[in-house]
Amino acid sequence: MQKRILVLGGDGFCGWPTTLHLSARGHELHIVDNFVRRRQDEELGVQSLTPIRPLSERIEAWRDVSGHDLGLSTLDIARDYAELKNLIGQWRPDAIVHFAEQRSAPYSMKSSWHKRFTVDNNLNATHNVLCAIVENGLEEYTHLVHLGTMGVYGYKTSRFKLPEGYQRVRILSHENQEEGEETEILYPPDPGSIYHMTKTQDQLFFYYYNKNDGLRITDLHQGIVWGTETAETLYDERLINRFDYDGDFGTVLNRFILQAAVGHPLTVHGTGGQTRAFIHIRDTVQCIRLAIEHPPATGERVRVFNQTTETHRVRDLARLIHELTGAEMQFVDNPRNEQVENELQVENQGLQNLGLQPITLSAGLLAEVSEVAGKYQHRCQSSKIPARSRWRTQN
Ligand code: NAD
Ligand code: USQ
Repeated sequence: MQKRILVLGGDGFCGWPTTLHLSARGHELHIVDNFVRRRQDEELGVQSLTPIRPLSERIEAWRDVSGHDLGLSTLDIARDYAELKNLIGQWRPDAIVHFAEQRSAPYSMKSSWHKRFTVDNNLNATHNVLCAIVENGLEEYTHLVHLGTMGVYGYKTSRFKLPEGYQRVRILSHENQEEGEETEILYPPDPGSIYHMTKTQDQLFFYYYNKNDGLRITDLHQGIVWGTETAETLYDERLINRFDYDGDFGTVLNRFILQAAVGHPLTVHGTGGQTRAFIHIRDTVQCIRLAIEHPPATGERVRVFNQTTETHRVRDLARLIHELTGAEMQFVDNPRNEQVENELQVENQGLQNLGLQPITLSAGLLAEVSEVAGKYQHRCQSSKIPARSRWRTQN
């Protein structure tokens, strides 16, 4: 069934290919973005490795190749509440996909300004969306799909798999420790950066609006996204997706692939013993479509899926790229405050039960991303590769 879908943050790395994927499936799409991400590139003096086009040109190109129109509203969802409320009220979306947050942990730790910006932007953005759905009386109509992060759980070794959002616990009586009652709570949050902290706060907003107003919400706890292109962005070069490689916005695997392409040593933080959850951008777009096409029932609690397909240790990824390309591995001082080594096991059956057939890391997929990195390597500014944002003044 065709749905009307509002994509908040539809000009970004995940939002743009998701918009195209949903549009290609026949859904009606409307993008909201304030282009803060493009302004952050200017602030940092860096550009996407790939030559992304202005959004108006991207939309035109999509119309040319697919025949589908995409709507657009330029507004700041953290500040322009009245416009957001009116848009949601007039457009009455079946689903809203919310990508529109400051998503870089290093950017969020650069200075007190960046910490405060990340908190203001992300918390107000999420809360404004929730308020606007309620003020329009669409609590039981509009399904909110939010992009959260695996980082809400904290990256500590556990003997157990991380559950999908909720943990069964036994609350012991203060008077008698022999007595207790079983219940399910949100898995104890343990953010590792100001950015990740905003995502743990988002969870409480969702819990509250679901409990108080009956909002239907899916929170997708996504791992680190790698790759660049999806089936739809490959239709035309004007549709090309963003590729971040700089020390603030570049994520680890794409950074390693770019570093190998330009002959820069692979920047492994610390011992590289950090184990993280990953997903390819092509699976990201599938997961979001599956979540939208299978909404939670009215009255259901916030639905949480771990949107991740595999886990890898950072130094193993570096070694793999080294073996494939010959790039040198460099162990650099870790600018972050994070556990040196951790194991990670993740429950991720939810999206697979809805039909996701995960694509996992393979030489073929790595080669494809390497081709993109190789093709546009002349656009790389090597001086922007080192990660300079430090979690503490003295690490
Ligand atoms: P991105 O920065 O490329 O895209 C975010 C988009 O939202 C940008 O186009 C930006 O201009 C817009 N935006 C931000 N604040 C806004 C506001 N107040 N009003 C309107 N527009 C606003 O980020 P991304 O990589 O596409 O990530 C999207 C979402 O997915 C984020 O919430 C992020 O936390 C989550 N996520 C990303 C990854 C990843 O590896 N990229 C992994 C897990 C989760
Ligand atoms: N790392 C390196 N070398 C590098 C860059 C990173 O060793 O050159 C290490 C980091 O120290 C960290 C790990 O790689 O241990 C992952 O770092 P990252 O920058 O790839 O990912 P992260 O900061 O966790 O954030 C990214 C996205 C964020 C999303 C998150 C998912 O930017 O939006 O929420 O991945 S998760 O990690 O699961 O929380």
